[in-house]
Amino acid sequence: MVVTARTSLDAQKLRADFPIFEQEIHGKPLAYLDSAVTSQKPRQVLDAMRDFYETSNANVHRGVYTLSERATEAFEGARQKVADFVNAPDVREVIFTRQATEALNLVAYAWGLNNLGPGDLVVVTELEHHSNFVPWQYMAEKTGAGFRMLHVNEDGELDLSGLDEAARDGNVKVVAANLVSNALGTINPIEKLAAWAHAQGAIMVVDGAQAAPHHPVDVQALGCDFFALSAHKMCGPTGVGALWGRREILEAMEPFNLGGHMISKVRYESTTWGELPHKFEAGTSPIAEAVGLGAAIDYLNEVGIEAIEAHEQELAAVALERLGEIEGVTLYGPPADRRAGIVSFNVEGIHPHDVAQVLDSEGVAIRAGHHCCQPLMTRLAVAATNRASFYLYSVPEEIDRLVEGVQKTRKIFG
Ligand code: C6P
Repeated sequence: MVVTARTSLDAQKLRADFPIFEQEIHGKPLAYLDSAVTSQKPRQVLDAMRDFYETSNANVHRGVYTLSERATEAFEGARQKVADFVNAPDVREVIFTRQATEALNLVAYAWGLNNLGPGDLVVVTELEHHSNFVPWQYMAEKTGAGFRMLHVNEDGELDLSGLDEAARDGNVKVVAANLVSNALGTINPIEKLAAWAHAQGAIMVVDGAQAAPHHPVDVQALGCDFFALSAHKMCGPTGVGALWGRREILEAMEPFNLGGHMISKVRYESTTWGELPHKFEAGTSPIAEAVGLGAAIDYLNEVGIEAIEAHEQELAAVALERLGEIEGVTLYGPPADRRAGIVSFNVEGIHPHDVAQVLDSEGVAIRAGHHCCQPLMTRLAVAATNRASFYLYSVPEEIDRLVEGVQKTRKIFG
């Protein structure tokens, strides 16, 4: 678990750790307001990965020579950092994956195929990213289980009154929800959902892709059974993510991918599986990437995750206020004090791609699209939104530039 409890940070100073900000875009300083899609990487992470390749590169768990032992130590050290970061009771419960998407597919396939059937129900939410929606929808179809969606209210917050109604239609076996919504920034009441899920005899699967970078995570306090994250959204590299799962459930599960490293004994007649976490880590792992994730966790701990969250919430509050003052702007999602550093909006009569393109010409990067949340876009009755998302290196001047860019867009498309 995160031990630091810093309440403020100096974003301007932290920016110096990120080489990407040394460049200009269209002759203007880069205002990167798309950290929810992927975060930028500090020198500390880039250096850790370069150092690994230059001094310790070898495969892990496969050699008795010094270099392989060094690589294994670095890789397993990173696993311990992830375990501490999410307050996992046991480091063997942390499985390295390619990203959050693979972590969620692992659960849907390896748990879902053997535990779902006709009469059972899978409950997801209207706020889900496709990565925690489509695998469950598919698995329900494949196994004959029912599929239900918990709706959001006008503020983009989950309407928990729909839970008991869902339970009337079958045996709820899985509840799958994100802790922080990537499209609206809503922070979901996972503790309540997990308690309800367990009362039904269901497992609670949490998509933590947008939570882990910005919000203190304690899987034991959340009361969930699985928690997925992606390194690239939390100052780490692409290509690695992690799944935390409750040990007894992981042990009872069949493997997800089959091949090297995940076995105990292979005979012509049959094969037995390795111990946790190796049972779920077939093939060569993303080793340097895991080391980079470990360095990213060190970096976030050093800055302080509470300070990061407070900083982003302040920026989101300012952005909501300033954008809300512009005529024709519609804001989506909950009030500033109940959301993470994500602001979704539309400008009347102007397609989000046009808004994003004008902003790009000003050096401001935001995302425009459905954010891989098409069921939510249907609920909002829009095809897409603009989305600005903040991180520890975001500064208030970038909000000024965002607001000026939106005003300029309105003039151009007048
Ligand atoms: N959201 C966004 O712009 P991967 O691709 O596996 O690292 O992350 C998938 C994912 C899962 N859950 C949530 C809540 C997410 O936000 C994402 C990624 C990006 O919002 C890309 S669509």
